[in-house]
Amino acid sequence: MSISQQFNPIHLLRVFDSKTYVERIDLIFWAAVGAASWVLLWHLAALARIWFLERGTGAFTHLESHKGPNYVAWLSLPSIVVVLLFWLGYRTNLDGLVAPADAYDIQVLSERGAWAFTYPTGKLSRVDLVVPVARPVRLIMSSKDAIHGLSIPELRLQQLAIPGRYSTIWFNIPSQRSLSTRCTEGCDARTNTEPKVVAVDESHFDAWLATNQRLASAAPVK
Ligand SMILES: [Cu+2]
Repeated sequence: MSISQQFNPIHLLRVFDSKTYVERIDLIFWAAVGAASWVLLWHLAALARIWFLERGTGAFTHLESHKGPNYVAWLSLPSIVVVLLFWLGYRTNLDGLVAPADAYDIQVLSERGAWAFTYPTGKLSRVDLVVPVARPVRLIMSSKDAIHGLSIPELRLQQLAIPGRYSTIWFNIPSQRSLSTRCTEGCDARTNTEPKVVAVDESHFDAWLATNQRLASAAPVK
């Protein structure tokens, strides 16, 4: 491998593509925190220098870094960082919004203080959102009363359910898990249910789907 291949910035972006949605969101978050901390530290260092070393000398008004190539570097390098962060965030956000074509669709409706999950077979769950593992699942969301927000913190996902329109999110949970949810629009457990997202393997899922209970409880998974 040549040096130019090793240090190709496009190659770095492809490494980013290979990460999961959660890893990408977290990476962007910490990169933004890191960039902001760096800027803050530089400002504090510059202020300290002016305060302790250059106070009264007039040096600040003649800073060499405010001229010529230095000036261009100070403007362009942070701009590149900001544009890169924006691009990674934009791409990741789009990937989180646009589901794969083969996604499994579940209708999600908020109605009188409860979430109702309707499956393609017609099965209705008012307790938990049971989904198959290792398969893209798309939620098609709406609300019959007020605006609610379904947040699944462990998946770094949040979407609003709005009366009179549809919104979607999608996810793919790789292993059997049970994830908690929150309403992001001010509900708590007294005013709206907080269903669990329960990911079960395909055979469990099919068996659960085949039961005809209207008030289905989730398959027993830790
Ligand atoms: Cu709510």
